[in-house]
Amino acid sequence: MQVTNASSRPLVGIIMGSRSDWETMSHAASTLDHLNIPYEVRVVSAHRTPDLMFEYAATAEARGIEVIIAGAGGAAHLPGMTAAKTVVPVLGVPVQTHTLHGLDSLLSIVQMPAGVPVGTLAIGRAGAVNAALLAAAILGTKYPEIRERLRRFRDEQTRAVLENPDPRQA
Ligand code: RP5
Repeated sequence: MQVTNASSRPLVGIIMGSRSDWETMSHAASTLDHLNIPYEVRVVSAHRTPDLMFEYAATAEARGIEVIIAGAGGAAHLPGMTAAKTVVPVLGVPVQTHTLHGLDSLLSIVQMPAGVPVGTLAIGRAGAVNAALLAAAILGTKYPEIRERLRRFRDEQTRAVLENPDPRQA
């Protein structure tokens, strides 16, 4: 099976609890753009739009979504509740909060009881970027061209470090 460009049918669903999460979750989107992986983006709140969350999770697989990246902050129920309604892998991104700096989000997302897993990433931008890279690795088991793009990304990253060893130089 071939995935040709970002305008194809979405393979990844990026969802988040609030528009305020976009600043963080945009890093997942830009990483998927870089890897030319088609995705969709939606605000789906576990608290404010619970019926929409259920519908999104329950229909994701039938719509062709193969990985869900869910970002949320505070009492971050979205990744776990989404995972409860689908067997599509869910990657959770804890959004950094002002009050507890994202530790609240991290613990809410990571501490799933046995039986319904959420692959939990780091707090904030690093987690959003890595969620996209992990989604690419998951998709890469089925789509060889995605695996090759991911390999190229990693090679470029390595080369960039090795070619710029002096941190004082731009
Ligand atoms: C969570 O509440 C969202 O994921 C967001 O991180 C947090 C705050 O939401 P807003 O009050 O900014 O909409 O549900």
